[in-house]
Amino acid sequence: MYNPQIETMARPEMESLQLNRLQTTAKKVYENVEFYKKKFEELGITPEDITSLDHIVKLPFTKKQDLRDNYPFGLFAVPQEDVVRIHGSSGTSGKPTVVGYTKNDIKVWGEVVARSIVAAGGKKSDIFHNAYGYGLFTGGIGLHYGVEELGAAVVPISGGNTDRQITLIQDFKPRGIAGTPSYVLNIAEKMVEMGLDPRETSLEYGIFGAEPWSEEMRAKLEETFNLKAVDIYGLSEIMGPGVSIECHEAQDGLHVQEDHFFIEVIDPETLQPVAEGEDGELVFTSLTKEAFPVIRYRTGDIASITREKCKCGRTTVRMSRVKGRTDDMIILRGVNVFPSEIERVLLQIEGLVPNYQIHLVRKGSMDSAELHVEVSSQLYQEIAEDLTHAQIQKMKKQIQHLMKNTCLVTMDIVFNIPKAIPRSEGKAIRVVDLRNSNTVGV
Ligand code: DLL
Repeated sequence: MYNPQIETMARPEMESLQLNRLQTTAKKVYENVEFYKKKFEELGITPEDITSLDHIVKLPFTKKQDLRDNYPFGLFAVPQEDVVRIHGSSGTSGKPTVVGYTKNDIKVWGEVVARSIVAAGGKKSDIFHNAYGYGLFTGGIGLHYGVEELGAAVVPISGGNTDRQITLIQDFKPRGIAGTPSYVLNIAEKMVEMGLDPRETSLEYGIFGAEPWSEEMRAKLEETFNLKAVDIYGLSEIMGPGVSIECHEAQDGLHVQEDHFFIEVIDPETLQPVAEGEDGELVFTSLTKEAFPVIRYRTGDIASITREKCKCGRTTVRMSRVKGRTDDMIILRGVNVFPSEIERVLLQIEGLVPNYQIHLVRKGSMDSAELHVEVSSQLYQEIAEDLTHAQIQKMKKQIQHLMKNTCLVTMDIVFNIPKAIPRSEGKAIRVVDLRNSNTVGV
């Protein structure tokens, strides 16, 4: 463990630390951020009303729209001269959401990522291949500072330029790798094309996140590279990567760095807390952030939490894998489905590569979905040489059937030739909404 004193702290002690920090944070935003002062006043509360951790429910929520409304620096709680770093989330539309850090925020971030790397099985003596994108996105630089804080050697390769990634993995012999699961799998695909065996690399552990992925994807990554794969979670609004991480010992839920981030799970409709173990929307409050403290940030991410003891010895609360974002959830004829659930099914089907896209299309007045899958080169050859049209239809029916049985949705299956679905260099795009376009059924 990187910080055993904190990571194995007794619950009462942790909760008292959290309360203390929550009170300080409430006071800080009330006094320094106009937006929160107004919100507190509207609710008729002051920071002094927070005398126990349960009182967090008295505080207002913060939403992504609040960041947009206060673009770019309106929610910062320190003078500009104290800000040493600015990041932003790419955002699919409009302006990015902007976040800031003081020197101390950067130090804390480095520490939580260092804890994360050790939880994943990393050591000070490691060489670490960092394939997260560097830039406004928090993935690259976030991991980078954590590796340095730990004292390991970071290779700041960033995302893309896959041939060069492969050369450096072979020459530098890193023990650890980080990147989005979809991109790191693309590296393996390229290696195989080059006649190299990804199982032969020096890699022993991988830190994957920034997008939803499934247990089946973990099995695929572990098998492909012969490494241990752990899930890392985070979001720029709260800090970046390192808000929580699985431990390599259990690989069973992500330990939240609770001394810095307070987690709640709410019902996104009623906004009331849900019971432990039940799925809901994750809500985070930063406990130590200086430049950009956030109160009850609604992440849109769906997961659950448990306070059961973990076999690694850490006492921190664990969150489940994130199933998906509320805004990525597809609703088809009244059935809700997350792309990661579809991924789970696809990974069980031989002859398909784990790269897919869901195209939402409009057929007449009905919304429907096409599941674009990609066949492996081997199956492609078979299709070209042996398989009859009837056999292909039968395969499509099988996929449709599996999908119906496990995800309860019916989708049209579209087979694509190898390489037809775009490869990601960062977060994969799984859902393409074509309902307002003329290019139905590309
Ligand atoms: O994705 C931070 C990050 C970088 C996390 C590298 C992990 C590794 P944003 O670009 O602000 O920050 O996007 C945050 O990505 O609200 C989730 O919807 C999703 N996300 C992040 N980690 C996971 C994960 C970074 N492990 C948004 N599983 C979050 C599922 C994830 N979704």
